[in-house]
Amino acid sequence: MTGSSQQNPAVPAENELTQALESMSVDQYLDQLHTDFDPVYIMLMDYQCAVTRVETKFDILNKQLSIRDEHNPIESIHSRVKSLDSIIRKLEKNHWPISIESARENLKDVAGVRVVCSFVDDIYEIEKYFLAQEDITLVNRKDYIQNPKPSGYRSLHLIVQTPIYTEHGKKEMYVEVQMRTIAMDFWASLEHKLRYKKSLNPRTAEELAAELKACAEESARLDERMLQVRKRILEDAAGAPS
Ligand code: 0O2
Repeated sequence: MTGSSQQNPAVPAENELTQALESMSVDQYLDQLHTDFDPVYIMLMDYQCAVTRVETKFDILNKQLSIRDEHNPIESIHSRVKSLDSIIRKLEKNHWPISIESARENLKDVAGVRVVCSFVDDIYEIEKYFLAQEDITLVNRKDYIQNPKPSGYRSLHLIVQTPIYTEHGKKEMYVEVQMRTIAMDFWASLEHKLRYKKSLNPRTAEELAAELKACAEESARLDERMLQVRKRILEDAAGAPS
């Protein structure tokens, strides 16, 4: 229970809230969600603060490195906080308790930041500077660039913890960071859309999965060629007479 809840008897305790979540639909619950004292509202705001904090870190790194290297290593930064609907569905899927404490403990991807870089090398360089920050703690790292998923999906995934400072004190928050190139992002976005076309017959679905994997391999080759082009430009510039 939060400090505010304790001071205000009209606000449900978190165990009451858990019961409320179990007894009404998410839509019904969201309709009621309009008070700053609401523990669900506080949880979602906490994740929003964590996302903003991490997003700002990448924004600052981008600015600093763009001055040093005369190019923006980051093309774009996107972020989202998982919807309450998705939070509950994921808790249910994993047979975890449906409660705020359970979501905070078990779900590490409620807050998500996606960083789209120009080149593969930029991803690892930005990762290095990001993880070197003292208020960022690495919890888990999955390198799907070195080891793509069977679908062909490539990205670098980091789960980190970072503190936020609220009126209720310091809270350590999990944030999932996905880092990828423009080519990886292009593939993942299209593949994500196509995956939800459920009306395919099994044979077509199998053929398209193979085709999408081939596209992923082609996009990996494109990333590598673009990297080589950049290396040649940098080498040429370094060797060019002033
Ligand atoms: P959304 O809407 O993007 O958040 P888990 O996250 O616990 O279910 P796991 O194995 O720990 O599973 O996570 P993983 O696979 O490291 O990362 C999951 C996220 O990576 C997904 O989030 C997608 O965003 C992305 N992802 C993983 N595999 C694929 C893939 O084959 N294609 C595409 N397009 N994206 C992928 P969510 O929760 O599925 O969705």
